[in-house]
Amino acid sequence: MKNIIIRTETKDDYFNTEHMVLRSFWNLHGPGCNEHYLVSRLRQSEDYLPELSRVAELDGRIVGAIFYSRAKVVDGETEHEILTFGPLAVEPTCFSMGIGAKLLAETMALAKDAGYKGIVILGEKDYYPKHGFKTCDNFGIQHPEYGNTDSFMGCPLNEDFDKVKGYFYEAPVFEECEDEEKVQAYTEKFPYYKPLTLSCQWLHEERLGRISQVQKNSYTIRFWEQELPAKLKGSFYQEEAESLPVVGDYVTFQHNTRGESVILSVCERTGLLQRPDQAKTGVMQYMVANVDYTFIVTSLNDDYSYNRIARYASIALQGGSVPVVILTKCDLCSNVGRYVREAESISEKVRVHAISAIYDIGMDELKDYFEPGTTICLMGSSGAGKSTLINAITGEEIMETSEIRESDSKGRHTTTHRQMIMTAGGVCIIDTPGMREVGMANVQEGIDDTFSDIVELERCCKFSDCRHETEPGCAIKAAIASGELSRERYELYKNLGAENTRNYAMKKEISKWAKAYKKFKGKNDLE
Ligand SMILES: Nc1nc2c(ncn2[C@@H]2O[C@H](COP(=O)(O)OP(=O)(O)OP(=O)(O)O)[C@@H](O)[C@H]2O)c(=O)[nH]1
Ligand SMILES: [Mg+2]
Repeated sequence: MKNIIIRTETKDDYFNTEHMVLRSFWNLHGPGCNEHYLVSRLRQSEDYLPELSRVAELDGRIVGAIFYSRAKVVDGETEHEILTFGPLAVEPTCFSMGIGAKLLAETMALAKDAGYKGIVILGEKDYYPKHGFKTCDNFGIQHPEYGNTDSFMGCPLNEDFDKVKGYFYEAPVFEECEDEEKVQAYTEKFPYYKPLTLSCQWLHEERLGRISQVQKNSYTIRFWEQELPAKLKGSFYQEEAESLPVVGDYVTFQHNTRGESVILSVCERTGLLQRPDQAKTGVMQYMVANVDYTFIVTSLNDDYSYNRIARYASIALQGGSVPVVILTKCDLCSNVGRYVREAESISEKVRVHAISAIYDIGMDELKDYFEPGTTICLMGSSGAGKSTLINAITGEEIMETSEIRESDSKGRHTTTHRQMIMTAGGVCIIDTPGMREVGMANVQEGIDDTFSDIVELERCCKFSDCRHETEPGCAIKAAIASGELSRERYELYKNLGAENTRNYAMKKEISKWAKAYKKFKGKNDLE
């Protein structure tokens, strides 16, 4: 066992202890947490018992803490003074080292020696029974608000606890700390961590992390500063491909400090970037989840394509993200303004920036996207300069880059898998391998969103089923004639829509076969 020191807290520890407490409870039971604020208030409360409270230190760092305070059990006119503790916190990257157990053992012995009757807590139902706690219905103690749940537990310290019966009340400071505004203001003094509202929140023994890499069947979970190897829980193999974790997904998992952790569930996504696979089989490729900005990276050489940018924009919008076109290598182009204007004309939903990562041109414009807690995904052809851009932003050679071929300006597929990087400023950047083609399937809404002005014009046609051919009162034809809408852009909208319908029909057909096969296989396996 590592050399863990249990000791009393000093003033110099306050910030570090609270920071550790914040990390320990962050996003566990809802967005963010208030336990760090509670600790700061508790220390000033007359009910706080510093003589029983302790911190744990490992290699000079605070890695655990337990805070005791007076509580009471009220039975009519009779008030029994007892103890409670909370929070009991352990630094999340030091779980499974026995720190919590050590803190509990030492402080419970102190409390017993000091003559306290017993301890009542609200805590993890699977953890405290290992340390002598039983549910409070065993003692005739009730919680005035929550009744007798499995997480409401007590532990006698001497025989006087037998006489303690009635309703349990913790010190008033606990309720004062529910004030969200005060908690938020106090939280600003700590490093930024993103508060998350997730479908699979209210965690017990399981942990919350984010998928940072997927390679075949092996996954990597980003858990605080650590990258943990992980595999899927068996039942995932019965699920649709769309439900499997992808880079950017928040997942709950069982932490294994010695080998692969096990991914238990994928939390609800805010969006998913997807496209049909390149072999045109109609099978979808689910790429990245929970992206705020999709950087559509295109270099200002032969790579530039109006058509392709519209495709990426449709995928980005369909996937719940904001499309941002990054025209790279502007140092090699003498006509940057023309390309910027043309890219801007694709859709009012896209933002466009021309940059040179190598010569630090236009990089300032990108700063607004790099807010803490933001997720940015870079997509584009091989050699467009995605990885170079990431290196320039982070100021480190994190990603491998390589020269494009001189003969055709094409890249060499240097980045081979999707990978999430966390910057020191709390921004998640996802690098992806270059794509040869960007097909359209299952993205009609994204296409309509990209070309929302055309969709709007179509609504203005005299006939609701107007095919924009020979019908009178056609708003599309009028807009093309007046120059308001370019024919090229309208054709692009129509073509992308037709391609999407074709591919989507194929996808539906395939998923029908897949389901039928699963059913058939299931039956055969049973027989
Ligand atoms: N002149 C110039 N070259 C650049 C710029 N950005 C990237 N490059 C060069 O373009 C080449 C390809 O860059 P990468 O960053 O590897 O491209 P990528 O998009 O990550 O490519 P894949 O990983 O293959 O998808 C490298 O030789 C870079 O040095 C730029 O702003 N100006
Ligand atoms: Mg790359």
